[in-house]
Amino acid sequence: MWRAVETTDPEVHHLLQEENRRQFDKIRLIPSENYVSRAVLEATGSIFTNKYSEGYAGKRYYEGQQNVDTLERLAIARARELFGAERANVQPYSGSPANLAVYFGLLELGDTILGLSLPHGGHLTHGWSVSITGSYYRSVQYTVHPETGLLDLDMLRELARKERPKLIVAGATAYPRTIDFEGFAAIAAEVGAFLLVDMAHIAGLVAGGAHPSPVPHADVVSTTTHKTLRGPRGGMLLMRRKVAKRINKAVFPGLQGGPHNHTTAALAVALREAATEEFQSYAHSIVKNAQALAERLLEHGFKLVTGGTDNHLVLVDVTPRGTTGKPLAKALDTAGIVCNYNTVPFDPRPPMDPSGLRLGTPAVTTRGMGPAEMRRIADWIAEVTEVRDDEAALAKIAGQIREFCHNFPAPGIELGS
Ligand code: DSN
Repeated sequence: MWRAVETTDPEVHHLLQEENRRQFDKIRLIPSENYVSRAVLEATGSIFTNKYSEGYAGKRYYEGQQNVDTLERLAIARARELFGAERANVQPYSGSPANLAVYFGLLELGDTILGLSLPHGGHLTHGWSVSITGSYYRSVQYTVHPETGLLDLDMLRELARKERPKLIVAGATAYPRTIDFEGFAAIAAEVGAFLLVDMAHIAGLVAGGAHPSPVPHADVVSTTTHKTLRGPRGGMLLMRRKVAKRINKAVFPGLQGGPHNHTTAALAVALREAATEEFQSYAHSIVKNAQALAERLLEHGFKLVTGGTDNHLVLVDVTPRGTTGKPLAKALDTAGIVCNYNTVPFDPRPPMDPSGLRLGTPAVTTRGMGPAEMRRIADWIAEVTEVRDDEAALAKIAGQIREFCHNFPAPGIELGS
């Protein structure tokens, strides 16, 4: 693979090979990562990267759009069809620019926004203080319930009535339960706010029918395209007709220049894949796997935020096992299990070494692993927790995991290359 890169740039070629090996040999549990298909990879690495296309189909500032216009219209049509959206914009470079375009299109600077606090599972762009969304807007943050770890719509309604936000953001990066989008919409309607749902983490579950869709309830839905949706790295907006013009204008020319047409090509391919029965079964398997992983972790004495999961991720409080997030995540990586350390709600520990680990099943499910493999993985996590300071023991587990991974092909990765 990558013969031209090998000739032109041996250093980058070496890194490609190493990354190929890493992604094949390890159990990848970061819930926002996946393995895209060979078709998505090919479209991402295609000649559409050579073309500039500022504007929208039929209204560009450069000539030569015969194929790009057709491509972008195709991706939009597939996105609208798959998610039942009135309008779609496939140009955002990723999730953060997509969210920013919504703010820029619908709000004035200083307007009040209401989003889930980052340490409670929200995202930087939901109004966290260090983000532009937390400094250029008046950001009020809601939290999960202190006792249950669940989103609490009564608490949210009270806060919304008091703060009168112009926009409410629903959606999360570390929330293991189903989100009641209809309930969010009722609160937004009551206080006269726009509702933005950021479904980046669960877009593939929504596409595959494994999580209720926010599209009927929200004014606008933002998403990345590379998590459970299993497309290229990019962003997308699904909009109601009444807000689409303002938001399209905010994406271009408000925030971005030319769209990444190679990404649009790969997104079109991914959307076609996501419309299949096979993808529906994939989406449901992600959830079954997360639940199997959660159950076995509970048996090993780990504490789970909300006690389990309804979606693709499990948020584990590892402190009852006598450790903290960062050293355990590092030991797991050494042993061949890749995850990220994460705050848990109301975490007394700092973000650089919080109490939790965030684990997810999208990538391992793509490799064809099932509930039995999830239980085996949970057993390894427990074992690593015990031997986390013992390099030889971690190396031994890494060998077992390498062998285990060889039974599960990874799309886009050729063994031995
Ligand atoms: N970085 C993403 C995640 O891991 O959840 C969110 O943008």
